[in-house]
Formats: sequence, C-alpha cells, structure tokens
Amino acid sequence: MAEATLRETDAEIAKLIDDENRREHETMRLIASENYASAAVMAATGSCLTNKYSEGYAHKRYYEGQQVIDQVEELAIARLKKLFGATAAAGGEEDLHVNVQPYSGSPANLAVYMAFCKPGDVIMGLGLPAGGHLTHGHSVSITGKFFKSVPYGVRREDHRIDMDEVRKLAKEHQPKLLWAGTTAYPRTLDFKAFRAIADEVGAIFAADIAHISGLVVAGEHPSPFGIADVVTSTTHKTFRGPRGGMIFCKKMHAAAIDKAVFPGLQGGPHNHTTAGIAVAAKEAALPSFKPYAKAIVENAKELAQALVEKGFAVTTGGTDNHLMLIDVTSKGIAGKPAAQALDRAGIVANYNSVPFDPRKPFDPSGIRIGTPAVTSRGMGKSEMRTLAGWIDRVVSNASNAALIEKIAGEVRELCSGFPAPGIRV
Ligand code: DSN
Repeated sequence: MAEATLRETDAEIAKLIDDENRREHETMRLIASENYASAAVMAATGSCLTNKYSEGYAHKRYYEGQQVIDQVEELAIARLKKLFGATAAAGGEEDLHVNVQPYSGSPANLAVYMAFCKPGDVIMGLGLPAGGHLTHGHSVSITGKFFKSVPYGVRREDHRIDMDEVRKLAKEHQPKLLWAGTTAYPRTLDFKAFRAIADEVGAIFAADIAHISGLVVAGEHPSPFGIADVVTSTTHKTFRGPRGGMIFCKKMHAAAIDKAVFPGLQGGPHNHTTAGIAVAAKEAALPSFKPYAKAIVENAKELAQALVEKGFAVTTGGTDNHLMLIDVTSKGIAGKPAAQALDRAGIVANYNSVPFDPRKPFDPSGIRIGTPAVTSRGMGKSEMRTLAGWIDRVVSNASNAALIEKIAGEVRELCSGFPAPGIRV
C-alpha cells in the first residue's frame, strides 16, 4: 500500500506550506539574506539523508552505515574547493580545506572562535550598528560575552569602513582574531587591507562572506580566498543553496577547524543539508550563474539609483553589491512602520538600523533591501524601476489602506509573470 502523503497525514501543515508557496509566489522578496533554493536543492534536503547519523568526518565516523553519506560529503567538499579555490589570489584549491558540517552561519563563526581563541581574548569585527553581524562580537551575543570585543565602525562622513580606524584599534588592542564580514553594508570589503592589518598585529584573519559568497564565486565581489586564514559562509543567500554553513581554511588550520565543529560544538551533521549544498555548488558552477550574480548587482545599482532619484536617503549613496540600506525618516516615517506597510503591499523587506542611528534597533530609522531573490525570478532593471515607484508610494502613504491594497494587486500581477525557482502554486 502506498504510504500516506503529507496532505493525508497532516492537512494543517500541508495547507500552511501551500500558503507559504503562494505568499512567496505573490510577493517581492527583498530581504537581502533570502533567496529561492531550486527544486533540485529542495529535493536533496527533503530526502532520506535526513535519517542518518554521521558524527565524525568521511572514513572516520562514530556510526556504521556511511557508505553513501561519505560520498555525499566528499562530493560537496570537492565541488566547493573547485568553485571557491578558482577565485583564490594564491594557493587555489591545493591549500584549501573545507568543512560543510556547520548547521548555519552562526555555528560556523563560533567554530572559528573555538579553533583560534580562548575566553577573554580580544577580537575585532564590524560593529552591529555599522552593519556587522551579531557573531562578530556584539555585546548580546556569546561572542561579545565570552571574548573582549573591540568593534570598529564606519566613517561618519561617508558611512564606509575606515581602515585607518581598524589599524589604529588593532595596534592598540592586539586582537587574536580580526573579522571582515557584514550583514548590512553596501560596499565591497578590502580583504587585502584587512590581511595587512592582521599581519601587523599577528591576528588570525577571518572573512565572513555569508551575504556575498555567490558574488565571490562569480567574480562580482573581490575574493578573500588565498588572503584570509579562514572564510565562513552561510549557503542560502547569494549562493542559493539550502539553509546551512561552511568553513574554508588554509590546510594548516584544518585540524583546528574540524575539531571545533565536531566534537567541539556539534554532534551529527545534517546530511540532507550537505547534499543540498553539493547540488547548489553544482548549480553555481553552471555558466548561467555568473550572469545571474552580475544581474543581482546591476539590479541593486538600478534600484538604489531609482530610489535616490525619488528622494530616498540611500546610505553611502548607492551600492556595490546586492543590498542597500535606506534611511526612510526623511519621508516622515521610521523603518519599522515603513517595512510593515511594504509587507502589506507584498514588498517584503526588513527594518534595519542605519549607521549612527539615533533610534533603537527594534524601531530603527532604516530598511534594508536586497536583490538576490527577485533576480532569481528573472526580474531586471525595468522591474527595479517599477519597484522603486511602488516603494516610494507605499512609504509616503503608509496609512492609506486602499492605495496599499491596490499596489499589492499590481505586485501580484507582476510576480505572476516571474515564477520563482522551487515554488509550486
Ligand atoms: N540573518 C542574516 C541577515 O539577515 O543578514 C544574518 O545572519
């Protein structure tokens, strides 16, 4: 007898998944850290590989029955080495070790601390209010509680990372670990300058490329490979894989990183995710991936320019990557109500602090907008111009329910012409 389907077993969850498929189809996904994983990636993550425990690494496991899992993990590693090794300034694939077991970006970053630092050591990263990540030493994160965090920021005049300040702080505080990585920073990172500073003070240099790993693969952002000691990333943002994490390091650090991930921080790896990462790596090696990544950046530049023309205060005046940060207070509204009104119109972004924000993080001045997901749907510059018009009308008329409903209809109509990868309605 055929096994019961999800719909037969659990109609409520099946319906909620239908609802989410519809929501994802009918709305513009502008959250800079989100994307659409392909049907192939989702098939791998929804497979029987979820059933298997595999503590350890290929051919050195603590459970038997790894005939298939070892091959899955080795394939994912080989594909990632080739893909990212090809972007390296020096060393290439030969000097690259890859760990695909971190459950996501935060555990990947914790493994870096575990591999190289002891509690109380000084670490440096871009402060959260300036566009950094929680795990780069923010005070509420374990990384700000267990380590002495000395955050660097952006310049008040142009909101760009001030490498002179990074150098000055590094010389004064002698960090053990120096992070270059961002979650809300619209400009490129100068990995070579970070490397030089790390060398001056004898720090480990870690690049967190979670947001930009797809851009790095495609040459749309400078690569930290061959420059940083260790590179971490999530796998689901511009890289367009499943929710997961990965760590790359020079071979001399392989044992420290592997031990930190398992048994230091985690138990069994999520093998279904590893398979999804392998599929995403294969997709990112296709000829179509480079034009996709190029279009992400072109769309972001076009959208930022269109918003500037409509009088929005776009941080740094534009973008070099996939995202932009907009201070909406000049339009007479704060970030949170602006993001909520946009959501009602089917334009999904997140509210976000802007540099030197006088408002609190839960009610900040800005919104963050990214183009990876809409670019995955095949939208281009003309749709970005349309989008800028909608954003302007919604943000300027956030309490006009009739107008917002009308725009939501227009958004739905546009989206119906651009099916999202992996979404079934
Ligand atoms: N939550 C991710 C983001 O939105 O940027 C970072 O972890």
